[in-house]
Amino acid sequence: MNDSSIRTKPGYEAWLGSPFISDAERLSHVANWTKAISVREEDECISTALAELETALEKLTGQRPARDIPQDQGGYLVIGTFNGSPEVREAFDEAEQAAVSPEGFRIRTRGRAVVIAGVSPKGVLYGAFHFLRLIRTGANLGELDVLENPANGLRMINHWDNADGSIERGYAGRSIFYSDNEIVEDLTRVRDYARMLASVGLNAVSINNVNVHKVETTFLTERYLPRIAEIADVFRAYGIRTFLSINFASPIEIGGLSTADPLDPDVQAWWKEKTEEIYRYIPDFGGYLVKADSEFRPGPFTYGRDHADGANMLASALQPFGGIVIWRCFVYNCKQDWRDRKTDRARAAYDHFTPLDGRFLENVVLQVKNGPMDFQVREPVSPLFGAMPKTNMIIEFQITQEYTGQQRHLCYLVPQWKEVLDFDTYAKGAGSTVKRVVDGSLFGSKYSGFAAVSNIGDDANWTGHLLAQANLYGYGRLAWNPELSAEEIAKEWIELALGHDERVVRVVSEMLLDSWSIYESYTAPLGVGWMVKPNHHYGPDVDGYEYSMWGTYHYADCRGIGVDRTRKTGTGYAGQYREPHSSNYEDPSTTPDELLLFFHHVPYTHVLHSGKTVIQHIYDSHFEGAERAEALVAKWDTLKGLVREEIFTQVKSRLEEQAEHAKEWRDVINTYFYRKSGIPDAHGRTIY
Ligand code: GCV
Repeated sequence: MNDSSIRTKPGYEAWLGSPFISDAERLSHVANWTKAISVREEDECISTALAELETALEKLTGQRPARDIPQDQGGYLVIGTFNGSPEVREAFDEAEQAAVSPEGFRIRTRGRAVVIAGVSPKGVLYGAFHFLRLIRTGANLGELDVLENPANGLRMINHWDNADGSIERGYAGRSIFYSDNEIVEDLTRVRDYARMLASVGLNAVSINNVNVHKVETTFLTERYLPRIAEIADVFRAYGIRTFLSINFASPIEIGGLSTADPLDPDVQAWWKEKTEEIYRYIPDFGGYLVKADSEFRPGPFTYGRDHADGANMLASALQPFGGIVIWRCFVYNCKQDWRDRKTDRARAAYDHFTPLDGRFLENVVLQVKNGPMDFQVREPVSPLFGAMPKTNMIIEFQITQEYTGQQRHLCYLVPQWKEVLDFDTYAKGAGSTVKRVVDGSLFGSKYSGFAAVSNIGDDANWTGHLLAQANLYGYGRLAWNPELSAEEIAKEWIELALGHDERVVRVVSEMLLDSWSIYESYTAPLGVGWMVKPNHHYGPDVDGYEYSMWGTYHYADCRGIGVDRTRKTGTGYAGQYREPHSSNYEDPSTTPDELLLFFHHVPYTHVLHSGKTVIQHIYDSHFEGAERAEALVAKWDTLKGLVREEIFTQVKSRLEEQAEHAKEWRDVINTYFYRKSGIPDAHGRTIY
């Protein structure tokens, strides 16, 4: 849906709506502080900042800010960079200016002016969005003094959109970029998306699926580059650099060569020329995102080369232009034999990549999924974090809810991401958290940051389930500042997207913050993962992947369940962690309950730290989980009349679907384990 009427649909403005301020006192406060905007610089991002402020303030106050400083005593805004604007510069002393990083900003009330200042125009743009957020969350504009610097350099969104308009693992409609193998004519929606991303501080986007098929391989040709350049223009105005996912076999598929061997001089020359051509179209092109030798994608292994050979070849082509290669570490044997108990998919990324530490050029960045398997509701943290001190590394999250309910179930993922980021790798002693690996501070990496798979499509509200917007919002806020709490982020999003009503804020916060635990409780138990229907991954199928080639097994039999990943008797995966994790995961008595079955094969009668047996835990959590899902509907019902009717109805129907589907999960899982184990539920509830 790309027609213009969509822009007025409920949820379209997401967290960027600017409703007229109805409280008279607040209205006069905001209007008095925003009578004019003074700008001295000519720059695209600063013009965007100005336009965003003008439009939003006009809607909020009914008065469009003037461009001349008011002669009366009214307040006004000054926006600009320290270097470009004397008015901005004089509001801060040298030390205060020096404390701002290249994309950070300061906002300060000084006399009648509120000064929004950055080192770069991008910083000014982020400052403008932050200022609007401050207005909408009730700040006193007469005493602002804010310093914000992003913790991470790269703050990226990955799209798995295909040229035909489909989205791999997309749950909110079709692509906003492509339709019928063309780039959409009207880029208004892309522009509105760019706003959303910039408003939460994101600065990079890859616009096509990492599984690069035939048509998308030709994105690197003049058939598509002019229009891709137009997309890049739209994102540039919002401070966002555009990247493309590429097919490693491009030299063969579109270059007419007989090989894609990264050490072949003709292949190297081809990529250099191709890259030069791309930069002629997109002067600030970000670089290439690469999925190679992974799930049937071509890569350097075909030629007996390794990932460093492949990545470095592309990096050399990008280096003269300041571009980077983002090389994904999601590499494993996807043609495994389920009978083979030695090969362990969880080990694969670490085994492939750690021997290459120190071999990558400085403009190569490895992109590592948060866990060793694949975005399950619960997995341990990938042991690759902290294991490659000489290599740039960013973390990959999945905002789209492939394994967490596909935006039909509510699952606010910020608490999960926080747990991962706070995990201590012990790479340089205690305090070597994942967030410090990926922000570059632990090892002094040149490039650092976050990437995540987007959850948007062309649905009117962007994310299908309206409450799933909180995940996109939260991802951006966390990429900017991983210290924000899941509670703070939830509250911000609710206030901005649904309003300030005290009950709305309280109830929706509770719903969001409980939702990950609820989803976990009625799906695969105790960290074992999967148990979903093959291919589309929605709904329960305990043995769906048990006899497949994908390396995703639970090994349940009549006695017990779980994967032995210990050093002593299992696959040895536990040994990929530093101490104390390695020893803790080695022993069931020191493994956290929620990860028990990821690391150990145990009898159903094994007693958890909680005091329950594994089998009773499975029954209890599934009965409770389904009840808790049902209770979400009742909670939401208490908000009738307090949120827009269309939003109320839409969310309610998703929650009802979730409640029904949670019962399906409950019954399938409980029945499966009752039949396997023969052990009845201690409370005699119905199991089929
Ligand atoms: C884009 C999982 C998903 C795939 C995805 C892959 C990846 O396996 O199911 O759809 O492919 O991860 O991250 O490359």
